[in-house]
Amino acid sequence: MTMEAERTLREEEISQLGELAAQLRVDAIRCSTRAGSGHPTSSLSAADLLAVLISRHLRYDWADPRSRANDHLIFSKGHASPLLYACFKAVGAITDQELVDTYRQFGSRLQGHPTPALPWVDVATGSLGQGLPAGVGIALAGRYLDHLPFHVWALCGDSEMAEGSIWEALDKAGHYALGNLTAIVDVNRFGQRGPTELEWDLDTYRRRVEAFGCQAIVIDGHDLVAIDERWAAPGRRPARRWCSPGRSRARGCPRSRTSRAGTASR
Ligand SMILES: Cc1ncc(C[n+]2csc(CCOP(=O)(O)OP(=O)(O)O)c2C)c(N)n1
Repeated sequence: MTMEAERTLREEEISQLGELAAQLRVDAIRCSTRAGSGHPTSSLSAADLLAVLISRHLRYDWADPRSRANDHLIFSKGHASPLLYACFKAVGAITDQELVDTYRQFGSRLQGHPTPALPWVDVATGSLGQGLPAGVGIALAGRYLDHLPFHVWALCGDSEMAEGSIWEALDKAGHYALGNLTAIVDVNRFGQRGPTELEWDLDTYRRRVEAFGCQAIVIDGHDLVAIDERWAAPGRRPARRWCSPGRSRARGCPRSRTSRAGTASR
């Protein structure tokens, strides 16, 4: 079997990925509904992207979070913690009971925004614009100091792209040719108070990302096959720096932003 054929998803695998994405959505809603607060819709829009990422691309030994070979997964849009924790449940790192019963409770390690109290979290995020810059630092260390083969994956929100620190980070990623870093921009068209500046103008996102010296890959954020193929692409040719805006809606929740749950720790 050729490398190309191994990478092509079979019908059964596509179906499993779809089921996983649905489960991630369900779990994100379950835990935030139980807590009575959180950002479920911010989680829904990126569920397909994360289903493909944790199943097919993230190289991570969940039993050994301190392994230096592990990839790094950073939720720069840390308010989407229900999705991150749903992923932790999906890979068996936490139980369903911990997810649903302790999310956003005092003393719990599953806080409204991820913190390194969790062994699978590198940096605390939640203040928008912080996670991707931290990811650039980790990628720089991996490439130039420690010479380790890990990849850094950072999930950003589209409204988060209004933070100048995101563009400083992309500038450094481009300058230092960080092919070991992927910034995933979840372009769901909404920020906290309404539509984002660029809404679904993906071409402008693409041109801006390229202007900062990075490679832009525009994907339908709900097309499981396309996500998988486009993320696999750098492995088939010499990796360059790249950034991946994925257009997405908050699936499973038609009035996504107006149906957001509470706002306790924004
Ligand atoms: C620096 C900073 N400013 C404001 C907030 C409050 N806040 C929390 S979520 C949010 C909207 C984020 O929108 P986006 O990045 O598009 O992510 P989405 O929830 O749409 O996926 C804002 C402004 C914050 N967390 N950090």
